[in-house]
Amino acid sequence: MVWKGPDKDIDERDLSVHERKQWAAGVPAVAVSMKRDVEQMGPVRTARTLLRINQRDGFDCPGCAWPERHGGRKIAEFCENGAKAVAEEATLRRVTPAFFADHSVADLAGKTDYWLGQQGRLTHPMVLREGETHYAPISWGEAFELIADELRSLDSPDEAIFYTSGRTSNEAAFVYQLLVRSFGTNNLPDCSNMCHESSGSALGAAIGIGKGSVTVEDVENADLIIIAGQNPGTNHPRMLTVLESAKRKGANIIAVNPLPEAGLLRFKDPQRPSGVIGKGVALADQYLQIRIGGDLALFQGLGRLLAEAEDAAPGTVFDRDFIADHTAGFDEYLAHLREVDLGEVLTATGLSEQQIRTMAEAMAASKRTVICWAMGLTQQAKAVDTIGEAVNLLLLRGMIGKPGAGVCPVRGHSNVQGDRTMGIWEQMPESFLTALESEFGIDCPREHGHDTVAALRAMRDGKAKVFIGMGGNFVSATPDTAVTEAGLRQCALTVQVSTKLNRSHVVHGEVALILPTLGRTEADVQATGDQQVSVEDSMSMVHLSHGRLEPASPYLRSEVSIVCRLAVALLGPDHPVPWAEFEANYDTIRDSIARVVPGFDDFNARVRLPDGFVLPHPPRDSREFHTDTGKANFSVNELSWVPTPPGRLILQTMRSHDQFNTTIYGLEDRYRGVSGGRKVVFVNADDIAELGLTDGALVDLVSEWPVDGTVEERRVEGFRVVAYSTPRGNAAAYYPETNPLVPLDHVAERSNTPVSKAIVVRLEPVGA
Ligand SMILES: Nc1nc2c(c(=O)[nH]1)N[C@H]1C(S)=C(S)[C@@H](COP(=O)(O)OP(=O)(O)OC[C@H]3O[C@@H](n4cnc5c(=O)[nH]c(N)nc54)[C@H](O)[C@@H]3O)O[C@H]1N2
Ligand SMILES: Nc1nc2c(c(=O)[nH]1)N[C@H]1C(S)=C(S)[C@@H](COP(=O)(O)OP(=O)(O)OC[C@H]3O[C@@H](n4cnc5c(=O)[nH]c(N)nc54)[C@H](O)[C@@H]3O)O[C@H]1N2
Ligand SMILES: [Mo]
Repeated sequence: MVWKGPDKDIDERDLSVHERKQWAAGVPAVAVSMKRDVEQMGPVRTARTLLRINQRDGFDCPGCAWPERHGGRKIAEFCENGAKAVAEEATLRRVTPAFFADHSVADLAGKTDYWLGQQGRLTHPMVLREGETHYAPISWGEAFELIADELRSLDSPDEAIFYTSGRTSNEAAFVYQLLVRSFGTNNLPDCSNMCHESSGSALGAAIGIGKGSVTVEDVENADLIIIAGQNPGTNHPRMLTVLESAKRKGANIIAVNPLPEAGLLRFKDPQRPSGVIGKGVALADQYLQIRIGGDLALFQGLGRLLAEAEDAAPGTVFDRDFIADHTAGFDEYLAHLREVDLGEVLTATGLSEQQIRTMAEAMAASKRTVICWAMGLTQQAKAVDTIGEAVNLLLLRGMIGKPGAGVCPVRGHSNVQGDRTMGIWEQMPESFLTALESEFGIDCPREHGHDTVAALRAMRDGKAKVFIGMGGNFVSATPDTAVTEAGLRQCALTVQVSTKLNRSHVVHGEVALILPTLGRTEADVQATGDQQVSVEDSMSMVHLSHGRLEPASPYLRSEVSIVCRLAVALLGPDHPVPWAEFEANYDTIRDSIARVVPGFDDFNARVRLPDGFVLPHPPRDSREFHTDTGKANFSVNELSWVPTPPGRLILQTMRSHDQFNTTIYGLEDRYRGVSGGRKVVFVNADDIAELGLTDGALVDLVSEWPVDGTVEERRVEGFRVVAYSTPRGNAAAYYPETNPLVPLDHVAERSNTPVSKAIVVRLEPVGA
């Protein structure tokens, strides 16, 4: 299957490749962020807006989920990429009804997400009626009636899909899932299914809660920080400040990554004079250039070496008291470690024995270890096993539930963790559903709903007919783009609640709606006055976010308002949930949340404390583990890895420095030295030679996926080969251009997360 994506508005002939950078942040970062902001917002708005990011009385950065510092916040508590996220949202550019009159949907479908996003903020609710070529304005009331009619006409509520992206506030997420469950389905897929679902699955089984166990202070006070499968210099730049501070206190940092990401190597803090001019701080003490998918083997190899060190000096490496008091499954795990073949670990990881031994020694010597990870671990077939193995290593050494130690899955979207806490999950536990029922006097369905991959299958098979997206860009973010697009086109109705135009508006069902909504930066005024919303960061801190900018258009509604009005249209005025009251005053939503969601007691008062409050986390707070055994569980996993078939490469799909997921800010992947285009594939120089290619050659990427004895092929065309430092047999390219290559059925075991980081591909020279 050849994927003919829209790419004509980016002239890839302008692409140029420079030497990659050895350090991150510093002056160019500040300069770049200011330039983008001034382009989009003008100088005055730029100054006013940037100073409110992540401040106590300001708004939560709509970028990543890395926490703010408590107490010692800086005047500018944001990073280059946060400033770009704000520029995208607070831009002065507008997409008005006149724009839609000028551009047919067919015309817009030929544009990239980059071009679509650059057009500016959506200003009016718009409808694309059956058979029409252009979106036309519609009133909010008519839009809600149209959706309600379509939903009511379904044979079953399970024929509707209600997607959420992770920017949605706690309050909006809570009322949204309440609407969906009141309607009668648990079909609540979210971006987390493609993101940290594997972390949730692994941590839930191992420690009884799917969230990270550390605070910013813990990371700062750790003496060993392992960063595996994460590129913080680009995706969580504020984390670098914390790493730098840990480093200054003497921490040892080990980076495990197939790519030598600049942010892992050396950091110059743009907010510190010495950072602007000096050489910066070297971050990673050890950099392990691991083969893609080799982490499971690495962690098992480390376990084996730790066991050997414990044998050599009993009682010095393992935390025997912790293991005895707080864990289950140790004996089986230890027995398995003894079987681990170090030779196989070396093949799987591509590392040297010395590298692994040095890392094991660092772990054995550490008193406070934190392991951080992101998509490099979660988007793998064996992701859940791999994260289980990372936890095993911490449990061996009692590195959980004590200061300076623990698990740190670094979340993506700014409120993705909060959305889950609020019930955005297709399989919320019984306790949550019962609490909802008793709070509101409604009946919740019990059957689990569709996650993202299941939702795609249901659409493909004609079993889902209405798609509603609360934010996000479902078409471009999901795997197997051709299947996704066909599925959406089969729907009777697709609805997108959005701030900006994206591909999910132009690949649509028979009827389509665009519902424009307020962003984080904007004032949200309802019947009882100015409203604030709350978010939960990657470390379980809940705090307020207060937008103040004049909304992009007077016709925008908040996400809360959209959900509440749709609920009244769908469920009628006599429904037991007080939708109108919720819309008028978000405090009333928080009062209900306080009664339904554990840890939110006295929500309205505590969220107004200067830094908000932290949610309970039993392993972190008291070394309690609410698992099936009542203890932290060691897991035993088969040693497995990702070999490269002959003549093929294993491709990971990742973010450039100039995008937020499917929102493309620009064409500068500055640290990796690529500018002016995005269709590149990074390949080891020796592989380029062995495959008979040349640096700079133009190739098609063809993925290969075995099905019933044959091989399914998916193709994207015209990528430039870039010689780059990556292990032999591995390659890298940007998401979302490469999503058409990810087979829908290639998912992680147990978490069902698309395997976006290990796709078997071959490179075919263009015109060959
Ligand atoms: N500016 C900006 N910030 C963002 C985002 C953004 O797009 N732009 N996205 C947000 C979201 S939703 C998320 S989830 C996070 C994503 O944050 P990251 O997970 O850092 O994002 P990716 O670009 O997917 O990078 C994955 C990293 O894992 C490495 N990797 C790939 N395969 C393997 C492997 O097998 N083993 C190991 N050890 N490493 C591997 C890659 O080389 C890369 O460095 O960032 C969030 N923050
Ligand atoms: N191949 C591959 N695929 C991947 C990944 C990968 O690494 N590789 N990463 C996966 C990951 S980690 C994630 S999280 C998903 C991301 O999937 P999504 O969250 O679905 O995608 P985004 O690109 O973040 O969504 C951007 C859109 O959100 C809308 N938006 C922005 N702010 C707001 C807001 O405040 N409210 C509302 N209602 N809308 C808003 C805008 O219209 C914008 O166009 O993609 C996944 N897909
Ligand atoms: Mo994510």
